[in-house]
Amino acid sequence: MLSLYAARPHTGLTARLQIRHPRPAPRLRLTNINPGAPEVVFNQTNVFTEPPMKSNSSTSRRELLMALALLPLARLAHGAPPIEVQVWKEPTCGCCGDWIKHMEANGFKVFVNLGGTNAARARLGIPQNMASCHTALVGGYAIEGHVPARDVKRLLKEKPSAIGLSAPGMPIGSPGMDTPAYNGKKNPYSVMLIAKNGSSTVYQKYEGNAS
Ligand SMILES: [Cu+2]
Repeated sequence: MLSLYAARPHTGLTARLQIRHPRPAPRLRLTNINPGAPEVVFNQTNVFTEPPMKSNSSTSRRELLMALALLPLARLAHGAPPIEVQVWKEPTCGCCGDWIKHMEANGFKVFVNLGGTNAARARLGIPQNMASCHTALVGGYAIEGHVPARDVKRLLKEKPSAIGLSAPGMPIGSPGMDTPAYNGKKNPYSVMLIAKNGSSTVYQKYEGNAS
């Protein structure tokens, strides 16, 4: 039998978890040793395997069970942190800012570096024919220009051996180039996957609606 003890510092509340192994299935038995405290918080620092100093019995069992039931939810709430993106843009670039808003709306955490865009582009290995208005770095990949967040997510999931993605030029209708000023106009464009040798292939095609 395995016994685990949990204590919440300064409240005097302790609890003992006993895991028994009868036949046929293991059972979990939860006992509150020390009643009276209003809440129980279990975490990695307050769960230990030695018995606490004192023990009496009963109550607060429901609170303990609730705390245990909520534990996975607490983990979820603190779950995967947002993916961080470094962006280099010139201070006057408005469409760059609109692309940043698009990335933030899709769950990325964006850090903006003003200026040094050309230097960052060269450093990250974006060929000149793939250049656009801003350059970004996410998960070790370079992202050049108005690449849709969904393609960045796919890239991070598939993890190809590559420099990164680019939407060369400034395609009208791409994220950040789709503000009301463009009246819903979309030009066709392709997101390109840039290989480590600098060559590029179509990663995702987008249809336009302009006649
Ligand atoms: Cu732009």
